Amino acid sequence: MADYTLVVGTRNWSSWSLRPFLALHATGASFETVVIRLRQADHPTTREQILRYSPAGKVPVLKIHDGDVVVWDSLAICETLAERHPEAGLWPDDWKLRARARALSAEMHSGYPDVREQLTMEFARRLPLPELHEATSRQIARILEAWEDALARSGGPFLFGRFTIADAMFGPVVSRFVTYGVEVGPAVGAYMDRVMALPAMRAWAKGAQEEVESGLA
Ligand SMILES: N[C@@H](CCC(=O)N[C@@H](CS)C(=O)NCC(=O)O)C(=O)O
Repeated sequence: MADYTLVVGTRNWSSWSLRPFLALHATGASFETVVIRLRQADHPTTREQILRYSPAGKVPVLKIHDGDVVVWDSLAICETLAERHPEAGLWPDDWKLRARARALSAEMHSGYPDVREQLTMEFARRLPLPELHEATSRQIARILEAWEDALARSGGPFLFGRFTIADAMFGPVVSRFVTYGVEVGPAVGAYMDRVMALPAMRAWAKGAQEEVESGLA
C-alpha cells in the first residue's frame, strides 16, 4: 500500500493541487493520486466527491495512511510533508533562509488575487496575454522581483538553492507565465525552464494534456 493518497482537482486547472503534488514528489514517498473533475456546472457531484475526503470541501487533500490522518489546504500539506520527511529538505536548513522561504510561500498562498483571476491556470494550453489590469501588472512585477532577489542571493538553481516548498508554491505561477508568455529576464527564464523540466512538472503536464485532449478540461 502507498504511503499517501493525494486528492487533486483537474490538473489543467487546479493550481492549488499542483503545489503539494510537487512537494510530495520531492519526498520520494509512495503515493497514489485521485483526480476529481472540477468546473462541472451540470454535475453537482464534484463537491460531494471532495467532501468524501475533506470536510473543507476543497482540493487538494492529503490522506496519510499511517495514522489515518487527513490534511487539507496546500500549505498545510506541504508543512506536514516537511515535518514527516526531514531528509527531503523541503525547507532550507538555515533558519534565516527558512524564514524567508516561509514568508515567500505564505505571500503566494494568501496573495496575488489578480494574477490568479486574470491569468487562470491552463497548464496544457498556450494563450495570448490579455490586457493586464494595473493590479495584475503590479503583482507580476512583485513576483519577478521576489524570484530575482531569491535567485541572486542563493545562486540557484532554485529559489533557495535546492528545491524547496517555496518552489512548489510558485510552480503554478511558473506554468501561468509560460501559458500566457509573460516577459521575464534571463535569470528568471532559466529558473522557469528548470521548474518546467522537473519530473513532477512533466508528470503533471502529461495529465493536463490528456485532460485537454479528451475534453475534460
Ligand atoms: N487555500 C486552499 C484553496 C483550495 C481551493 O480553492 N481549491 C479549489 C480547486 S483549485 C477547489 O477545491 N474548488 C472546488 C470547489 O470550490 O468546489 C488551498 O491552498 O488548498
